[in-house]
Parts: sequence; structure tokens; C-alpha cells
Amino acid sequence: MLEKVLIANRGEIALRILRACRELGIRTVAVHSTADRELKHVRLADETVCIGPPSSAESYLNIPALISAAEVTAADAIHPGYGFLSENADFAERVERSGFTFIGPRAETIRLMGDKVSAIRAMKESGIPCVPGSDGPLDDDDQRNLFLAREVGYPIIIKAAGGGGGRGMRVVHKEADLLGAISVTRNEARNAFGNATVYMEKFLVDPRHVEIQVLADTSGDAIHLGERDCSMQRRHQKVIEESPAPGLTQQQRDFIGNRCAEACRQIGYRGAGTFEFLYENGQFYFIEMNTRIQVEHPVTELVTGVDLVKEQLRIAAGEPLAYRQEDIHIRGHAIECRINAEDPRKFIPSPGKITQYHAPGGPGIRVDSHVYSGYTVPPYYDSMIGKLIAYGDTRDSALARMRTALSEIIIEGIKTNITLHQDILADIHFQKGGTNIHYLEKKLAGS
Ligand code: MV4
Repeated sequence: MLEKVLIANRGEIALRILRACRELGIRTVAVHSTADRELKHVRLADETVCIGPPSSAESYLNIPALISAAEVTAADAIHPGYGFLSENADFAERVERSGFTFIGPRAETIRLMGDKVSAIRAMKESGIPCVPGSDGPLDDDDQRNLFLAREVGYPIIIKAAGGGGGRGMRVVHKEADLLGAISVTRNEARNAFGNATVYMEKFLVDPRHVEIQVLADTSGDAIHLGERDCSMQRRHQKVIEESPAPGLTQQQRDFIGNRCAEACRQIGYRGAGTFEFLYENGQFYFIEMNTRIQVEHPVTELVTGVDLVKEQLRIAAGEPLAYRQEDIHIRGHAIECRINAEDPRKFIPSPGKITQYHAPGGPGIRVDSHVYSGYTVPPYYDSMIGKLIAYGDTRDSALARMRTALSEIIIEGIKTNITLHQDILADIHFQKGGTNIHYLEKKLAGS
């Protein structure tokens, strides 16, 4: 097993990783900025290293500072968590070249998936269903692009190969707007990502966002752990996630899940990963792959019983997967509400001191959070202060437990989005299940 892991992250995920290390008897190194001395995982870690000033660029994104911290503490591996450097191929490469284990896929896999054009090409070759489109980069031939779009059929969407997560894309509804949209998206992509490559897809009008969780070990074995529905989002920020996806049959799950596991074997994937799909009219369309542990991983843990972070650590230590596909069964239903320090109507961040904090509890309730009474939420980072996860035998029982938990939570001193979650849980369309990616924004706009 690994002996010492450096946690290159902060907040709830750093605490989550620390707990997994503890369970496996692995010592921990917490790195933190000068604004994060009071973080719960910093207090609990075996060793701590201050890596820089508050700004992420000078601390959690500071590659030399992180590698130095691993060297002075003699860590043997680095866990990047999510966000920050978790999907930075150059970081993964420098970690491994410095003699440490990167807890994640090989750098070349991260690079392959970071370029959306190469990711789609690799997935298509591995038998994953993709959105009809240009099947590669667009060139500067206007006539060819006009022809392609006509073949695909409007509306279409132009996306930047270096984008992802909602950055660098433009919907085109009619031919007259196509060439302008391509050149604007190209220029934005060149400026934002240093990569002017753009591609074309059919624009799916009201899909759901359904993603498949996978695990793969270093000996080429891979399994899937079912799906998560992450359609409840606003401006590309997920608000609520759940597993299983409402209405998905076991047959559909087996079909798409097995294809994802097979794709992992074909590309030599390693570690935890997520295949993102748009789901419309019973069909899956691959859009991107995430090569990190995700915020919403707990809903998968609750319905499968698999500790995904412990599996990441075991895989990084070179151990084979502890589960075969036949061992994975989806049981019950789990739902996660992301708790943010923000105004529930205007969505403006609300950092500051938490004067009173009481966590909810009871059967089927899990709280993944680093906050405590007296903790000050710093203004420099993401506003998510924790996740409330409810499990039940059925979706309705998970929703009932979530409602009870939301009513119990006390967070005073800062604004939070708890009332937004209560509104969503009281919504009859959400209760029915299967709302699409546009539902929340339309509901907030009052239509
Ligand atoms: C799409 C799409 C419709 N059709 N691609 C947005 C984030 C990025 N991961 C891909 N995105 C989309 N790609 C096609 N061909 C609609 C979206 C989209 C979206 C996707 C998932 C979750 C939320 C979304 C919100 C707006 C648009």
C-alpha cells in the first residue's frame, strides 16, 4: 500500500481523501494556503505544509510548491481531488517525473480527454455512441462547413476542442449564422484556451445530463458503477445529483455501462473516471470524459456500497480492482444537494464566519463537509461548503429524508442555498423525476 499521500486540494474533498487514507492506514500531508490554516483536514492531517498566499494561482495551482511539499515530507503519492490541477496533464507528468505516484490516469490519458476532439475520436473508435457531427476539427473551407451543417441538420452547436464544462460553445439555428459563429468561437477559443480548434455537433434541444462512473486498475481491468443524473443545474454548475437516473432501465444501464468499461480497457484507462452523456429519447450521446473523482461521487457510493476514493488509492498502489462487474448491484436511491455559501436568489457568494452550525443526521443521511461552528468561509475559492446526501430504498424515501435533513440543518452567519434546495424538493416536476438540463433555469426565470 501507499505509505504517505499528499492531498493537493482543500475543503470537503480534502477531508474526504484524508478519511479514506486513515481507513487504509496511509499517513497524510495537508497542503494549504495562508487563508486555509483553519481547515478541518489541515488540523487532522499527520503533517501540514503552507504552500503560498490565498490566491489559487500561487497556492493550489502552484506546481513547484506542491512538488517541493511532496519532497520535503517524503510523500509517495499525490491526490489532486477535483478542480485545481486534477485534470492538468502537465501536473500529472511532473508529479510522476519527480518520482511520485499521481492518483489518477496516466498523463497521456488526461491529455487525450482534455482535447474534446481527440476524446470523441477515441470514444467513437471504442464503440461509445457520440453526437452526430463533424467527426473531427472544422477547417477553413466555408463551403464544406455549410454542407456539413446541412447534412447534420440545424440547430447545430460549435464547440472548442480546448473547452468543456460549458466553456467555448455556440448554438447555431440557421445557415445564415453559421460562418460567423464558427469564426467567433474560433477566436474565443484561441484567446481562452490557446487552441483555435473547433468542431460541430447536432444541438440536442432538451436532453438530460447522465454520466457513467468507471473504475479501472493498472492491469487493464475495468468496471462501471452505474450512472448519475446531473440535469438539475444552473449556468453549468450542478445543484442536485442523483443515482440511479429516474426511468433508466437495468438493460439501458448494462448497455451503456459495459461500453464505457470496454472503452476503458481499450485506451488503458487507470483510476476513477466519468463518461458524460447527453440523454434524449432513450439514447445516450457521449460529450466529454472527466478523468478525476467528481463532486457527486457519494451518490454512486451509496447505491453501490463501493468507496470510490479508497479504490482510487488502492489502484494507485497497483492493487487489482476489489470488485468484478457481477459484484456491482445498484440498490435503492441516493440524492445529493450541494450546499453553497451564496445568496439563494441572486447566487452571489456569501463568504464569512459561520457563527452556528448543526449538521443533520438520522437514517440514510450523509454530510460531506469541512465546516464547523466558528469556521470562516474564505472569499478566494469556490462557494461550495459541503454536500448533503440522502439515501433511501426508493427515490421517494430518499427525497423525504432529504427534506427532513434540509429542515434540520442550521448554518448561521452566512447565506446559503438551502432554501433553493427546499424549493426544488417541493417542485412537482422534480418529484416526478426526469427533468432536463434547462428545467432549473426556466423555473428560476418563472416560466
Ligand atoms: C451540448 C448540448 C446540446 N447538444 N451538446 C454544456 C456543457 C458541456 N459539457 C456540453 N454542454 C452541452 N453540450 C450538444 N450537441 C447542451 C449542453 C448543455 C449542457 C450539458 C450538460 C449539462 C448542462 C448543460 C447546460 C447547457 C447546455
